[in-house]
Amino acid sequence: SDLLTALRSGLTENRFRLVYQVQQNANSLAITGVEALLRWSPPRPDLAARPDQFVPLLEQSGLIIEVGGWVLHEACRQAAAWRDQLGERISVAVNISSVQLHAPCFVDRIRSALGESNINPDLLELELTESSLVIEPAKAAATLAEVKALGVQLALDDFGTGYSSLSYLTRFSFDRLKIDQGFVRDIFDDPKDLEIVKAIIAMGHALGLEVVAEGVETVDERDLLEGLGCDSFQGYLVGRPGKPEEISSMLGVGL
Ligand code: G
Ligand code: G
Ligand code: MN
Ligand code: NA
Repeated sequence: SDLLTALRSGLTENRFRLVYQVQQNANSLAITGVEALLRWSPPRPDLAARPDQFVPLLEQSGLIIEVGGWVLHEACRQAAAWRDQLGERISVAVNISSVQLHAPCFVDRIRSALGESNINPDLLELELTESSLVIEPAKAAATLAEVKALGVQLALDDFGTGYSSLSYLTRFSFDRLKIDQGFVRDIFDDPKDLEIVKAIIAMGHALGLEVVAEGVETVDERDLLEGLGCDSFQGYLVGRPGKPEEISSMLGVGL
């Protein structure tokens, strides 16, 4: 497709950038981390695309390995910039596709992103989805154990939508669970979704994991989730994805 052709030259033409969405700690209300989200500046208006549209193309073509490597480097570089301004307060989470996870160079890419930025590895968090773990679970577990040994944090993204089973939580050494925004959206309207959220929190805590609620848009949702024991929140209520400068000013670092 035309879009894929354009994406192919995206890295050399500097067309990718990252925006960041903040995460708020439920107890302190402090911003303790951000999630990096990929964006694309098209060469022509008809090639505009959201990540939901272009990430699958990057995955199918294998381009995600290079672009995802760039994302890791850029996210670590930004984490180092915030560390220099604020101290080690803000971790940066990066979404990892299964194609990337299973690429032979994956662990080296992480090592080099950490080395180049010289950040404490625990400022980097990788977000994996269950669907990327079920393809080759033994291999995924071995790779993630290697990554974990570097000191990087691991989060299970979109939890509840995939192949959720307790074995996934114990087999991999995750630090956090991110409750899919679909459950949060209907938490007041669908009693079943409320029960699912309660079960996820209980299960996560029983396994020693931090639980993050995604897609929190209203104060009522945040209050309910806080009462249920969620450890942190992400969503439009706390902040929409923003440019690094916008996040810096939210964090109180002047421009
Ligand atoms: O940002 P929203 O920003 O529209 O993201 C849409 C989807 O794209 C989400 O499922 C998100 O996980 C995915 N996504 C966003 N950025 C990245 C990225 O850097 N790498 C991968 N693999 N997926 C991403
Ligand atoms: O799959 P993943 O969780 O990585 O994707 C995050 C996606 O969720 C991004 O597209 C991001 O823009 C979107 N998002 C973040 N917060 C909210 C929210 O409060 N409401 C909605 N509707 N989407 C959100
Ligand atoms: Mn995510
Ligand atoms: Na998610």
